Amino acid sequence: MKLFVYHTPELTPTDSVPDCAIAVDVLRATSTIATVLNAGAEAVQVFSDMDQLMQLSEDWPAEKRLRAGERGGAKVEGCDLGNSPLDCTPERVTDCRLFISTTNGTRALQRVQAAPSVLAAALINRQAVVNYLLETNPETVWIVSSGWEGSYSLEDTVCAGAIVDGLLASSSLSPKELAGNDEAIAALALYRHWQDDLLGLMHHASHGQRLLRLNCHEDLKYCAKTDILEVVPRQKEPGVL
Ligand code: 3SL
Repeated sequence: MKLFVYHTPELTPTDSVPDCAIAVDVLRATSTIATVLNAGAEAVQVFSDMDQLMQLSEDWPAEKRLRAGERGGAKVEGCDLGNSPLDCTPERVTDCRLFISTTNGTRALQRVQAAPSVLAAALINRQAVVNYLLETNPETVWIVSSGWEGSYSLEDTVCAGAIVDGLLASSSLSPKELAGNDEAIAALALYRHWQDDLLGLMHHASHGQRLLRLNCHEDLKYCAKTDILEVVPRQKEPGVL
């Protein structure tokens, strides 16, 4: 297995696809996607365009449909939900399809949707994703961080590093054998530095600070937890996990 980390969807190569692509948006899209599927949602359908989401979700039975929209951290008017994983309770989401559009996370998923295997990872389901990779053993893996509007994000990189660390812990691979690029080694170092204070790292992160200004402290606390969910969100058809 060779694992490559890309800091933003824009930095991801466009001339090839890996065997397995993993989109990461710890704050908060992939944390929300893992949570909603774990809570019993039928599927999650991702959109980069809000108008398209509204239009296509019209064809779905209203009682089985939840629309989630986030821009700049805030809920989009007319949606049932914003992008808080804490709103995704079983009472609310069981058997529903979540139609979701967020600023960066859904773009990262769409960027890699041509790969034969596409996963969504966050800190909360990190070990489940590691186990899945060890079971399926893809030759090439890309971890694509969502970043923020084309810029690097600390929390996505630390999650990429946590996945690298988990793979190293459960295999005989060395960092040099596993890492496909320098970003993978840097992500590992970042995770190893912060692994005992991931919430502290979120407080340093610019998007963490943005969410704190929006009173989302509980979201940060939840998204900073590791390995609390067994779910591995997997793409079933383009844009649907
Ligand atoms: O950028 C995104 O995709 C979102 O996850 C951002 S937020 O955490 O909902 O503000």
